[in-house]
Amino acid sequence: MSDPLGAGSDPPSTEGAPDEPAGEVHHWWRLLAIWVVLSAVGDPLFYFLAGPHIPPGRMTSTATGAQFDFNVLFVIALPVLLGVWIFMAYAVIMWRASRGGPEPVGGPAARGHAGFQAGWILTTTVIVLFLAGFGTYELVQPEGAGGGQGSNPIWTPTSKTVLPVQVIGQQWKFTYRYPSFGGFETTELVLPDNTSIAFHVTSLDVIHSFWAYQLGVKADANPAYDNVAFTTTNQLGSFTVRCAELCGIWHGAMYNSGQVVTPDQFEAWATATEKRLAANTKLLPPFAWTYDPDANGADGGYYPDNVDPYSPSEVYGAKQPAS
Ligand SMILES: [Cu+2]
Repeated sequence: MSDPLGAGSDPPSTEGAPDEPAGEVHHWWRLLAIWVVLSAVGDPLFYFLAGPHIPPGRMTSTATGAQFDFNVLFVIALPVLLGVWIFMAYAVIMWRASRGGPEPVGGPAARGHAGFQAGWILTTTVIVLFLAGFGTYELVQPEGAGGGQGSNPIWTPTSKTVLPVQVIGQQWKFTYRYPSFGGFETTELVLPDNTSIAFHVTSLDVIHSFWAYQLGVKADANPAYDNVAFTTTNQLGSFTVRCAELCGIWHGAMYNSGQVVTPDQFEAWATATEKRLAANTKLLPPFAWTYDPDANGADGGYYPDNVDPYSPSEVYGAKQPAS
């Protein structure tokens, strides 16, 4: 009560302070032990408990690959994070200055300490080089660069049956054409399970990006360009599709959802849809890998003759082929 600062009532003992070399070693080994134990507990806890739930999930081979890559990076990053946090917490607790106590004395300088410097450079170099190697390997293997993307993929699926699905980006929606089923076009994206899919992504107007989040598939949609992205479905369920490239005023509304169903359900859906849309399919331009929006409406384009596709007066379907 008479001592509002709380100082002076219990003078800190001075006998523990000047035990220099033994004390340093003691702290170092204790820090190391805490770090090893927490890392050895934290890494498996994360990898086996949280790992399987990390986005984008395991719906496809590419999603599983993305999840694995993230988990490996996290397992490497966690001990680094723990090292920083443990050292900070340890320093705050062990080396804080108590009110009224002696001025804290700094330890030996890290500068010029050969062992510390060599250890620091070696550890960071090994981590960075490993990450560069791992990242490069994962990009190229096992499914080609980024899952076999590009107009001329360096990798193609080993599966004999690959279902081609064309994704057509346009302001402001995605439509899908199924060339193996008469080339019908629909806004529904339905895929069979346990099947290799070749997405052929293109655009009718400006640049878009086909991003099927839970499938782990993201491919740019450029006009006059057939961008291929492979994946293999592994799980039933629904997934969301978003446009991931700013493409105009309703870009934010350019999303829908898709379904992975059993191969039997897919077959039934595709054949029924092919039949149901047969009349519409006849009015569409014949299936092609890209479409020219400026082409003649009767033989390939979606836009009517002699009308600027961006003109406010355009009328869809003004010219239709005679049936
Ligand atoms: Cu878009």
